[in-house]
Amino acid sequence: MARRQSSSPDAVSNKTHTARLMGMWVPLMVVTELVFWFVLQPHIPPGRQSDSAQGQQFDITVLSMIATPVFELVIMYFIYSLLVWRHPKGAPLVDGPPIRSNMKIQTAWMVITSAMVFGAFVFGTYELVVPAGAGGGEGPNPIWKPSGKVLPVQVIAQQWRFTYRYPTLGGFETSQLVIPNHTEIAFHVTSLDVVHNFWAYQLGVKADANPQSDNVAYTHTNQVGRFTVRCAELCGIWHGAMYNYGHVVPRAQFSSWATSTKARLASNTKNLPPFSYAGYVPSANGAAGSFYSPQDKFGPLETYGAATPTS
Ligand SMILES: [Cu+2]
Repeated sequence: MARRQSSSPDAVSNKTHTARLMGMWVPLMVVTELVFWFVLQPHIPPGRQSDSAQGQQFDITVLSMIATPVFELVIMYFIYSLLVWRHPKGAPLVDGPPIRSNMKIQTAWMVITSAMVFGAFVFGTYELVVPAGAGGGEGPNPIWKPSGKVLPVQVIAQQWRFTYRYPTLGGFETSQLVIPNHTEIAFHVTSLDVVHNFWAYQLGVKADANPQSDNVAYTHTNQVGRFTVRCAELCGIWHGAMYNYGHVVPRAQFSSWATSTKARLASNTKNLPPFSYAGYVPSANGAAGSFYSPQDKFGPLETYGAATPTS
């Protein structure tokens, strides 16, 4: 009993406890931050195929670098408490000193937590505005637009596939998504039927596809290669099968692809409805809506279409 008494917490001052904890935490924090920045960062999804993907990778890295040391300190404090402030078996129960009205602790708590929340707010806002929407759909009138030239690509979702239309290249429509490298792309995402979602994973682009609505998402391509496109909004029985692949290719290769595809699809293109950013209205096409009756699909919204539904 006497031995336990001598090793009671009172024997060690709070300063010593703090110094011990800091002595363990600070080196661990430094190692953690270095590992996150130099080792883990390049592997954090969604990768670096576009500026929005790279921005997301950077954001996840920074937020992890803020959160992980806090997590480590909490766990370290738990373990330290269990080992050092363990109640000795049989010793009388003594309450710890009250920390009420402790100005130092209260001030430190308010200042540190406020700084963390405000810092996250400033960082998050900056990261949303500067890369122009950070890869999310911004609706038909984006607040944050990239400067300079953009290549518009209309993404047309339907149960259960994606097709892509290139309005500045003659308006052809294809199931292949090919985009040039080192180019600002404006995806104009829409749907023919229910709500879908265009999720170009490695590009860090994710935008809802709503019927008769133009949801714009920007990204700047940085690396050639394949990327995955998935629907990310439950849209019916074959939702899980609604995916395909896009390709970022060198600019010259894109030009030749666009030229040959435009020529190959010319006979189809002339039957398509006129291109519109307001959404895609298949009932207005040359097939007079035989595939999509506006009555079935849109009900009162049929005023958008010019054609009469068949039967
Ligand atoms: Cu879906």
